[in-house]
Amino acid sequence: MATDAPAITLTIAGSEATGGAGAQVDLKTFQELGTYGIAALTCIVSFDPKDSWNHRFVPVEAQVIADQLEAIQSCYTIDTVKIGMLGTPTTIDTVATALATQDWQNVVLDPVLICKGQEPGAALDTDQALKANILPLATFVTPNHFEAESLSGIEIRSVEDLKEAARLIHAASGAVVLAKGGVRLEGSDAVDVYYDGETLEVLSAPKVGDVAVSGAGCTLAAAVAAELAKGATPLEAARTAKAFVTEGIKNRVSSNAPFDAVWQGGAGDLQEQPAG
Ligand code: PXL
Repeated sequence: MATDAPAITLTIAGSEATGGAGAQVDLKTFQELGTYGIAALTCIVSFDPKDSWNHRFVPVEAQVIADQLEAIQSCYTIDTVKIGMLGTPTTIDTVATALATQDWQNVVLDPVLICKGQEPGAALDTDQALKANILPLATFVTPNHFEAESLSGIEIRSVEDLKEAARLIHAASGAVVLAKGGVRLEGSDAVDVYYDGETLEVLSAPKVGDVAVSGAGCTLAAAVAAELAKGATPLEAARTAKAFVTEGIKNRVSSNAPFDAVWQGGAGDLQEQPAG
């Protein structure tokens, strides 16, 4: 029997071969939250176990990225996109051009700024291109501690600093901001700050260990995108995403690499989240 058509969610992101970050995480999160997931790959990241698990990074050719997006945008009417790792200025141009061919309801940007294994010079160009060409298109942005410092230009040592960074990033971009302190700020809670220009809310959950797991940021942004696609308000989407990623971290999967991976399948039914 046909069920109601699911909301459609697209991720434009890199592949991280072990399944702990990037497009693989986005698709698992979309599926788990009941949306139809689609991915356009921008790059392939393969950790190198012979070299301290550093990243080997290969960009997908610009034309191949354009082809994927042409196929996807022709096949489905999509109003929600999540943008993850883009990797090079050329990729950023290609993605910005494809995004400009239509209107979007929700553009959720996880502003992945640096990837180990990239030339620092190239990373700087990429950061600038992301700020110039993609950030202005974002309706919702989810910077981590490092990215929030880079986008706001301030040093973040406390929750008050994180709030100020969220205000500055909102002022510069117009986007709803969910700035992630995660395990980087002192204290027993993993604290994130939501700011949409009116409402400022601190979302916190007890830290689970003090080592960051791989894929938490990707999971959070993908969950925000899924919830927005289903019609949640930005604040509801942020609360549900925080609860989803917290469950995923509690249910983390260990591996032979020196970091664990979030398990999106362990969240079960999320209850409506109380105001934080
Ligand atoms: O978590 C950031 C990230 C995003 N996308 C890809 C990655 C990583 C980190 O490893 O490899 C493809």
